[in-house]
Amino acid sequence: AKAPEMIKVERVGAKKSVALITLNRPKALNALCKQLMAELATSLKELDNDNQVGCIILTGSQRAFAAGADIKEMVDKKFPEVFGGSFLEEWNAVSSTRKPIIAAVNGFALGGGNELAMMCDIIYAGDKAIFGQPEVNIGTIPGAGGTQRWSRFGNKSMAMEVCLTGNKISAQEAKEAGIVSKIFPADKLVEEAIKTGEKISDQSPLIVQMVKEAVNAAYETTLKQGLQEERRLFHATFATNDRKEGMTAFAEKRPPNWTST
Ligand code: CO8
Repeated sequence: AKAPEMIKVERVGAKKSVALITLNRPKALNALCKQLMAELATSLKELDNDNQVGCIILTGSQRAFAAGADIKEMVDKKFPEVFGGSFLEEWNAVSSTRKPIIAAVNGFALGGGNELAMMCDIIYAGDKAIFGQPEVNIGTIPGAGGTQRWSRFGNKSMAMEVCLTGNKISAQEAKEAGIVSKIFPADKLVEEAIKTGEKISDQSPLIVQMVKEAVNAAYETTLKQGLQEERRLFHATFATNDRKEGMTAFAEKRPPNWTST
């Protein structure tokens, strides 16, 4: 396969168990054009199937995580093409990744850039990060989850405000709105994300996948269905060796040795 041009993929952490994907289209502030999203989709699929990798981190530059979908690429598109075509197809790869993804956001996370961050499982922000859904300013609306994920993950009042006005908000405001879990100094952000990624990678990959699926159920189904799914997955842990090993190791006061079986 052709090497990616608009993203950089590295293995990081003491055990090289974390994949770090850096969006790397600096001249366009990481605007998410078709090629970039296709490269991201391909690499996420590869990493999802790589047993050495337990967690994925997605980051941009200090100036921009991503300034949105590529406006110049969209300007001449017409309805039949975007409705009938495969426009946005590559984006599905992000939310269908089974392994946890941490978005480490420095600089602008706007429009599709913020939507991309919200498709990830954890959002850490640098202290100068800026979030927003400015689509209304260019005569369109968010199309990759901005109105939906923001409202469910954060709160409706702030979702309405950012989507209706196009106003940008700070890392602190995004944290208060429930979109971001932690804020770090911009130059420490990626290393902090790697530390969390290593901690996740040290868990049983099998169980980690069940955790992700269970938490996502809270945002994708009713409470009744979510509780049912959680209970079934909890029961399913008893079909794994890692559940037995984890509890045995606790009782024997030793660290567990996961086999992902
Ligand atoms: N698309 C294409 N090019 C972009 C984008 C973008 N979203 N954002 C920035 N650029 C380019 C600029 O055109 C400029 O290029 P050039 O040097 O060739 O003129 C370069 O990046 C640097 O940008 P600026 O000179 O504007 O830098 P500033 O520091 O002055 O401003 C901003 C930075 C505030 C981020 C400003 O660039 C901006 O407002 N960008 C657009 C933000 C925006 O509206 N994003 C939403 C896009 S729509 C969207 O995401 C819909 C998503 C729908 C689902 C996904 C569909 C695929």
